[in-house]
Amino acid sequence: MHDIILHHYPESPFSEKIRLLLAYKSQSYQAVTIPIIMPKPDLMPLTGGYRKTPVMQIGADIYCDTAIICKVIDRLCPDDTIYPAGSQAVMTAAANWTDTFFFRVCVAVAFQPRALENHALFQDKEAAAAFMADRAKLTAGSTQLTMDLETAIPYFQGHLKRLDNQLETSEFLLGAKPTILDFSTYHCCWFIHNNEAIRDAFSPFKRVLAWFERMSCFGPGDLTELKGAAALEIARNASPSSMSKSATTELDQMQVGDEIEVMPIDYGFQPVRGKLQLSSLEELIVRREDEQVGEVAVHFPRLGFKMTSLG
Ligand SMILES: N[C@@H](CCC(=O)N[C@@H](CS)C(=O)NCC(=O)O)C(=O)O
Repeated sequence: MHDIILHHYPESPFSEKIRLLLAYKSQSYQAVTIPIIMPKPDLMPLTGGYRKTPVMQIGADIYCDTAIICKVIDRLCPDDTIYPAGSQAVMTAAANWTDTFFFRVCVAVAFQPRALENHALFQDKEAAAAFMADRAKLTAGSTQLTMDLETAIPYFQGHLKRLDNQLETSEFLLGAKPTILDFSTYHCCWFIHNNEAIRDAFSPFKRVLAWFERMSCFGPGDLTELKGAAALEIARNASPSSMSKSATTELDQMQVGDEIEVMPIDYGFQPVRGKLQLSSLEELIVRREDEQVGEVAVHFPRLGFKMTSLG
């Protein structure tokens, strides 16, 4: 038992990546359902501004972005690792491309007009307008989450065709067991497959459908609902990890204790400010003090984030 708390909402594909991984690892967890749009009053005290979904909490340690969340879960539950030795570089590159570029393709497919006709989220005009306004804020100043449907469709079909061919020789994308690449690919597919109106996009790709079914069978996992206020209380009563180092000072001239901010480089440009606790080529940790929860350590993967000195 590792006292994992997942801050998520049911419709979120990146949350589904983590829900499925926790199920695959037979790791039970608590889950706080957060709002699908801002404001997120029980999340901001933990992250200090990072607003994307999901976020994982273990006591007063807060993990932003599924790349680092998956790493931590795999470290805590090392049986059946999803990072098998020997292919780390290829796996990381392919999973990152899938979570960024291919996800962007899937967003265009998932939000095409045909997909929205009976979509629960878009039945109430006011709720739909609030959602669109929120996502406009999320992507303000970015081109990394939008793509024309006409551009996206051939990319989507091309990648599914390649996946289908690849699955001819193995049960999972890189062999007999699932790796991080399967989980990244799964949540992108889930986003579209989850909507009956556009599920036929998978019909020509029988091996992808069989793989999708194999992956789904790991779920649904063992979760217990937790109130946001209770998660804040858990953070307040815990001490964050004190692991600290600045292993990249020669690259970024920043030392442990420096005032910094960390922000995604793709979209959701809301910075998290605090003191540098750890910097390495794989991870950044911001130590911050919050009125409601006291001291927290906010962890980010290095890839996909930038750190700026506030000194
Ligand atoms: N790189 C991030 C992407 C997360 C992401 O874009 N999540 C979507 C939901 S699936 C999001 O944050 N949407 C806006 C929101 O939930 O407020 C990760 O891997 O966690």
